[in-house]
Amino acid sequence: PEAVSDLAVAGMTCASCTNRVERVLKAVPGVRAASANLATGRVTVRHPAGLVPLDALEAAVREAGYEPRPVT
Ligand code: 9UX
Repeated sequence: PEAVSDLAVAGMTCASCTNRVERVLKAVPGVRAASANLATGRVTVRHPAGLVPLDALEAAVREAGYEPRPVT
């Protein structure tokens, strides 16, 4: 089944930032969709359950220049 991972991402301050974060997350193997919300600083990622480790998503965000944070 499909799973949803919500990430908190620090440093997204404009629409280009959210586009960039969405793009790098969609490039992670197995990711089907990524939607970043500028106002909340959250990103919703859809992927098959169990296939995409959270570490891989966090690494992609970090490599793009933004900082993943624990979702509280
Ligand atoms: Mo404009 Mo968003 O430099 O980093 S792309 S604030």
